[in-house]
Amino acid sequence: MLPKLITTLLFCVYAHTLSAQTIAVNQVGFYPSGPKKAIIKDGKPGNFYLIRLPHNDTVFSGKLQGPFVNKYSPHATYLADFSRVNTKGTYRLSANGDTSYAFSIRSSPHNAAAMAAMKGYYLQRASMPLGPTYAGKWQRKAGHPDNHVLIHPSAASPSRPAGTVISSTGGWYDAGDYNKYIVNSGITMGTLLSLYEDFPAYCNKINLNIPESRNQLPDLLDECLYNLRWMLTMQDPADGGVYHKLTNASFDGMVMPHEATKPRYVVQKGTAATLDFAAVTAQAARVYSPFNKKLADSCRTAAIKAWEWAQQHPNVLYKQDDMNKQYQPPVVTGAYGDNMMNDEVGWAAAELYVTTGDEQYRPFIKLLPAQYWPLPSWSQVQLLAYYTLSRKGKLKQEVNPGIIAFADKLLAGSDSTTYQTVMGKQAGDYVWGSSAVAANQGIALLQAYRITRKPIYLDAAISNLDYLMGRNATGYCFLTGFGAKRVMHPHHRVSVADKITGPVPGLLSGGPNPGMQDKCTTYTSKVPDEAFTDDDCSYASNEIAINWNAPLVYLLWAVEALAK
Ligand code: 9MR
Ligand code: 9MR
Repeated sequence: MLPKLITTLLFCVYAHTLSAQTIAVNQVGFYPSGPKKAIIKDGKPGNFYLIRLPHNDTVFSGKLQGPFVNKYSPHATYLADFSRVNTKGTYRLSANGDTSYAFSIRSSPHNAAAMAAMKGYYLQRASMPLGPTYAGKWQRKAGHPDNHVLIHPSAASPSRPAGTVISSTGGWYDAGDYNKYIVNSGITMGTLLSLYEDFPAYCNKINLNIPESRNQLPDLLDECLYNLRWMLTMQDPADGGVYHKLTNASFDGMVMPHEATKPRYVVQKGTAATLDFAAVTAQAARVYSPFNKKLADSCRTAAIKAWEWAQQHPNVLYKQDDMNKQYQPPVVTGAYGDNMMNDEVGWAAAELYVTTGDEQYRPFIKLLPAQYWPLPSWSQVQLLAYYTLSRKGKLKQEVNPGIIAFADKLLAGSDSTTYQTVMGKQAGDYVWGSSAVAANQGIALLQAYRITRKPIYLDAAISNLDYLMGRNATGYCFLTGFGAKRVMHPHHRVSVADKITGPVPGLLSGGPNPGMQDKCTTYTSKVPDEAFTDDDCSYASNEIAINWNAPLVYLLWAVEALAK
């Protein structure tokens, strides 16, 4: 009786001081048998207590470990490790006089987040109304029919002179803006189709409650098909080249999609867009083939035509400023300009090689020494090629050791970072879209886990998932609609304009970015891992984007699938 009374009294004191300002923890949940950590910011040595709700029993206590320091932040941290606790329930953690938000230990803790993050793509669909059955309170009218798109002078060709009208409907809006960019669709689709290839049994069972949910195709592939069909319209049928983007001349105001009615253009064909398109359509040809032979054949043909165009035009770079000196109207939306085509060549070649088995693509697949492997991003797709080769058992002797070496490099030193995550070993992780750095590191670790089955890689991937769900220097859960400390004001036109309380759910905020290119005045810190503001002015730290959601979807679905 007495201990209970004491812990209850103690908790009243904790509850009184509940501010959750210093304790960072995954606010979405923990697996009963998985790692469980919380971080105390600016802490001091002492004990921590795990308090079980609703009766406030102290069920576990331990000694804080630390301090942990890093080079780029003045804030030292302490670690509370309660991995040994595996009893399901809802808890708070208390240490150094502060108490955390409530969190739970349960089966499938990330299931709802996993579903929402993929459903986020449905909520980004252009050219169709989103009905209440699927979108709930985020139902909205159709925007951007894109059935009257102009060939920009930069994209003029003999069969399609400037001003020619083409139809290029559908697809996902890129981000907080309403434009559609092939390069960024490239890595996004590659990541989602790879998720399908890595976990087909899990993916086949998922119901996303989208309009196509009742058809034969798995919902993940239905959602991807919505963007794939748009991508296919971006190829010039005359020569196989692919337009870099479909865009307004300048960004829309913060209005709803149906209110954004400026003229739309497709601009200059380019090598990066064409190769990314070739990679995606080649991969789609294999993924969709068991379900829809005709679609698969069209994708395969499109991929080969795109590859051939890129062979003839190996270095047509998208340089927006140069383009604007030559053509009217000037186009000032996202550039996604990339000066290095090697990785796009390698990715397209690998997908074509695996899909067709044709040896002509093999010489274009270059295997970099492992120390030069770069983390995937919209402008760097080399590893997507290696993941595909490894998954399909091609060049396995070369690629698998590289994947393991890359993962080991990510692991090295991650146990001494301030948030005990792989993310954040260096300030350089905090770029525009840093959340995708964390998620893409997670995928790399899961690839090593696929090959070796060593739990250390899975646990490290979960450390970055914990980062995204709240165990980070801002304390935010970066997925809209989730977490106790949640992102409420992303730079996302629909969320700003829809007059609905709460942003569109299932979208991943870009995350800390000390570049602060948006010059918003509400940042409260310049420290790399804290340079974030939950303000809709902040497109540099708090926009959302399809290429950031995709690796999060991968991470969430993979970790859920592996826990089953
Ligand atoms: O809304 C735009 C966002 O999607 C882009 O990521 C960002 C950077 O290109 O630009 C945003 O648009 C801003 C523009 O660059 C400058 N004027 C204000 C616009 C809206 O905040
Ligand atoms: O994610 C892109 C980031 O790497 C660039 O530094 C930044 C500025 O060019 O652009 C980001 O992409 C934006 C795109 O240009 C327009 N749509 C919104 C994207 C996310 O902010």
